[in-house]
Amino acid sequence: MRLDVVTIFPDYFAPLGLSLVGKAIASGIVEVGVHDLRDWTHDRHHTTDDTPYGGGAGMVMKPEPWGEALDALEGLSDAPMTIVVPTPAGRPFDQALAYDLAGRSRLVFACGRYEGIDQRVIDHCRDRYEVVEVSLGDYVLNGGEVAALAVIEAVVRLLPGVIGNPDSLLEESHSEGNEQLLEYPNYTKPAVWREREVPEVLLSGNHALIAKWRRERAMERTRERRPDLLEGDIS
Ligand code: 6GU
Repeated sequence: MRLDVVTIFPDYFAPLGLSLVGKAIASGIVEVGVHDLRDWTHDRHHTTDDTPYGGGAGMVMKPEPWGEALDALEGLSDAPMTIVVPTPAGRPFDQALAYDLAGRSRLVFACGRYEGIDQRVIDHCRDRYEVVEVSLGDYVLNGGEVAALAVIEAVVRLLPGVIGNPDSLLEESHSEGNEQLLEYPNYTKPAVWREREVPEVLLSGNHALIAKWRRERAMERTRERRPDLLEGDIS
C-alpha cells in the first residue's frame, strides 16, 4: 500500500517512523510520502488560506495549492487514489471503514484546517477519484493531522504481515456488527499487587469458565459505557 499525506505541518507525521507503522514502512509493506502543501504555493508568503466568501470566523484553505498538490501526487504511482479528508463533518471512522481502507492500494490524506478546504477541491476530487471524508468523533481538532495519524495507524495494522500474531485481528473481526462488545479487563503477574487480587477464575485454568467470565465482564462494560453498541442485540 502507498500512503501520501498533504499538510502544512509535515512535522506532525514524524511518529510514523516509530513502532508498528515504522516497521511496516521499513519492511516495505507500506510506502509513505509526507508533503508540504506550501511546496505548491507561488507567492512569497506561501499562502494556503483566505477569508471565507459570505463572511464568518476562521479561514478556508485556498483551492489552487490543493489542485496542484493532488495533480503532482497522481503521477507518483499508477495505483488509483482514494482521497481521505479528515473533517469533523465527515463519516464517523470505525473498524469497518478501517478494513475498507486497508483493502485499497493507495490512500492520499488531505489534511486541512478544521474550517476546511474550499469545497470545489472536494467536488473536483469526487469527479476524478474516490473521496472519503472521515471524522474521528463529535469533537473539534484544529486540523486533520492528528486524525490522519489515527486513521493511518488503524489501517496499517490491518495489512497482512504487520501484526505479529494475526489471532488478535481475528478476535476483532469476530466482534463486528451486533457482536461488537468492549473488551473485558485484562490482568498479568503478579497475582497480588498492592493487596489487589487478580480475579480467581483467571487462575483456575478452566477455559470455558474464563470465556464465560470475560463475556459477562465485556457485556457489563458495554451496557454501562456504550449501550448504543447493544441496540437491536437480544443476547
Ligand atoms: Cl477528522 N478533523 C478535525 N479537524 N476535527 C475532528 C476530526 C477530524 N474528528 C473529530 N474532530
